Amino acid sequence: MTKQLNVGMIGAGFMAKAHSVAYVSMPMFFYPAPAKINKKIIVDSNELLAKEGKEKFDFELWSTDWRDVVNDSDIDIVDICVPNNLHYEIAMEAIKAKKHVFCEKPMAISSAEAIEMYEATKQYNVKTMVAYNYRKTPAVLLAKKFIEAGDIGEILDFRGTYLQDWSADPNAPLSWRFDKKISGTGVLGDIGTHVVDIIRYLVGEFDEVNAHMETYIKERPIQEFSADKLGMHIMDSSVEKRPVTVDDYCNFSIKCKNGAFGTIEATRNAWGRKNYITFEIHGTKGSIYFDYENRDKIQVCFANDPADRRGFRTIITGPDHPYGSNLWPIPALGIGYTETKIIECYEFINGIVNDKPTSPNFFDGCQIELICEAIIKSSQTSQWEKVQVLSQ
Ligand code: SOE
Repeated sequence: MTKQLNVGMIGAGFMAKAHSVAYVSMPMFFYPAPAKINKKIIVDSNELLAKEGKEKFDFELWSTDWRDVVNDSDIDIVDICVPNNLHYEIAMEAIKAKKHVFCEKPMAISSAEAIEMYEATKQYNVKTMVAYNYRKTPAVLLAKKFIEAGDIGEILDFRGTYLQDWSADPNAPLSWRFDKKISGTGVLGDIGTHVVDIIRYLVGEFDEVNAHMETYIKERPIQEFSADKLGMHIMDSSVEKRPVTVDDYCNFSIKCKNGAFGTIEATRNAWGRKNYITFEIHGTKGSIYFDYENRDKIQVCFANDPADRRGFRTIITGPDHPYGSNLWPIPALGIGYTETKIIECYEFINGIVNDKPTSPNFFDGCQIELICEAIIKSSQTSQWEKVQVLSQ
């Protein structure tokens, strides 16, 4: 009989929806699944959201107190989908109660918190996953395969972007994402870290960074409810405005330990860009280009193609590519956000059941926090700053 794991979901918003869909769908895509997931209990400090989350995402129970869940002996997995400042406390208590932890990104609001979280996972021997899901896109996994096979040679340089426009409107409300006490950083932690994760995964560990950060929109209208109102516009000019205490633009140059260098740029204020995660990587034998808004595809150029046909070619991912045979039977039916979440969920559950390494785990999440710390420091000193690299 298929093993069953009970999940306690902390938070009942956008990410709880994404994770719940993945728990239900994963066994259909990865058959036979390493385990089925029983959506046992959902928690939100707001009773209305907790009750609604139970119905909407089909959980057995609801609660307003996460402590009940992390200490419940029935629970195998604690899934953290709440704002960033709450990750540390919940994860630490869950790890000490020997629960496996699936945590939304960024993992914490400081590297000090993240290091403690990572150390605790070693002490209590639990599996973790940090939800940097975009690296699970089959086209990104294919890029990894090409790089590992040496198909583009030694990596020389790269550029990455994550551009959105949901906060470009100065009347988009002041959600928790603009409050340093809750979010830690702004665009850097919220979306810049996704590209940091992809570049670390594909190119290698960061050595030094040189960064610039800006806050273009210095105040925003307050909102009644702490939940995300991404992309909303507050028309009423009488609504009080309060300061934005985080960055809304950042760019940074990176030197990697293997000698490759490049840049990353992130903003949520780039009109017209919706979820524009891109990277272009140049090596001694070729190049790779990816754009998440066209995420079924990857473009590659191989230097040893005959000169008269050398250039970028487009590969549409499908059953012949990583996880392709688990997804859809022919290419171009459409890979989406959900598929990346399903793959992420599979790797996490497989890691738990078959004692396999998971990635990105709390080590990776912690290393990303250390990179963010160096980025913030560099934006203040206007100098290159070394990234502290942890040993595993
Ligand atoms: C908002 O910028 C956001 O929801 C991020 O927090 C997610 O990580 C990203 O995947 C989509 O946009």
